[in-house]
Amino acid sequence: MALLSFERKYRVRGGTLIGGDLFDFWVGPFYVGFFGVTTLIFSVLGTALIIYGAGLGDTWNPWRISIDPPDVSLGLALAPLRAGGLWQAVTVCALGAFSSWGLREVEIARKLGIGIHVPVAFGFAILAYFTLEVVRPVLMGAWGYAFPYGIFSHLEWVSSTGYRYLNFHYNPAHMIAVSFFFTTTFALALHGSLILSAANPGKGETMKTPEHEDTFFRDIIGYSVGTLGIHRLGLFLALTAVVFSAICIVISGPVWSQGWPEWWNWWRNLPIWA
Ligand code: 07D
Ligand code: 07D
Ligand code: U10
Repeated sequence: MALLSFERKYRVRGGTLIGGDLFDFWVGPFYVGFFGVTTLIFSVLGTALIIYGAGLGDTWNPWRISIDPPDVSLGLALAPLRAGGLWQAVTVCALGAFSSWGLREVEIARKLGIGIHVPVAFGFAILAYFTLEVVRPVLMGAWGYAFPYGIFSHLEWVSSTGYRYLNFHYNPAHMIAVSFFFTTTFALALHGSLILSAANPGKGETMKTPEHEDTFFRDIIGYSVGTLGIHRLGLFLALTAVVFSAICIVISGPVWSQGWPEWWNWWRNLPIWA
């Protein structure tokens, strides 16, 4: 079915989680819904607060603008607007916007009668953000441990947090996360190239079938994960990368406060070496 006539057919009422028919309509290509309205409110407000914060700061250089969390000495208290309160308000807006976006995805999936895999996957990204900005700072007792909102300043945070533990590469969960990220790009490169090789033949040649794709991998490595399986694997690899990222940062401080290289002393201390 042509895309435009398909859209007409599926653009019917229902499937909303909240608000009934109230916001159940489209504006141009966009589905609105209750959560489209809340997304818009949170993101417009959050962006306005960042622009206001930039006005309070000393630069309009987009790379250097930074909305910083409160000082560590303020603990988990509500901070004055100019001393981290702005960062707290932006964080509330960000969490509101990200979860609204996810719930809007759920409503669209329900309308289409498809699974909610996309919003579940996005939920893992939100989980990583929530871990960085809320879970870890709360466990460590101060908002000051969260990352600031700025292009360069958030890189400074990653670097200084990394060096705070001497060599972050020795964090075992970071190793697993990095390996899963590498595997995800490897899998996507294999999948993208395999599909193009079979489904996008040269002029005058015929398109090949999934059997050709299966056979390529059976010939080269003796096993094919299958046409549905590769998508399950891709989703698994990507989500696992994010889960181990969240783990690697939430254990840095709350669970292990020394340098990560020292963590490996358990290996040297094994009784078998004695
Ligand atoms: C391509 C989809 C489009 C999204 C884009 C990002 C904004 C920010 C806001 C001026 C893949 C839009 C950007 C809305 C503008 C202000 C205040 C997604 C695509 C194009 N980072 N990070 C970037 C965010 C963290 C790290 C770039 C966000 C953690 C490193 C961009 C978050 C850690 C590097 C950006 C976040 C970390 C970057 C490109 C939230 C660990 C880079 C992102 C909400 C995860 C790279 C100058 C991209 C860079 C980069 C955004 C969190 C590390 C500005 C929104 C704290 C090491 N990050 N980041 O393509 O060039 O993502 O930085 O958690 O090297 Mg970051
Ligand atoms: C948090 C993004 C969430 C995004 C959301 C959506 C918008 C809308 C709108 C475009 C998690 C936002 C949407 C704003 C935009 C429009 C219209 C994703 C998030 C909700 N590291 N490291 C990681 C590597 C080193 C350190 C993760 C590699 C050094 C610290 C990943 C290397 C030191 C932290 C990773 C390397 C160090 C990390 C990031 C190499 C520094 C973290 C991915 C090759 C000296 C962070 C949860 C991620 C983490 C993290 C990879 C090096 C420190 C595994 C490959 C040795 C402190 N590093 N790292 O988590 O785990 O994405 O965060 O050297 O905190 Mg590392
Ligand atoms: C995949 C795939 C596949 C495909 C695919 C894809 C994965 C099987 C079939 C998809 C992949 C691609 C297209 C490839 C490229 C994608 C990437 C590289 C990923 C990164 C993407 C981007 C960088 C693009 C980001 C763009 C975004 C997020 C769009 C931005 C949108 C908006 C700003 C509008 C959002 C809409 C909302 C919030 C709701 C609707 C609202 C409106 C339209 C505005 C009007 C509002 C109202 C009427 C409501 C009233 C509002 C109120 C009351 C609030 C007002 C408040 C105030 C304070 C003013 O696997 O193969 O192929 O294609």
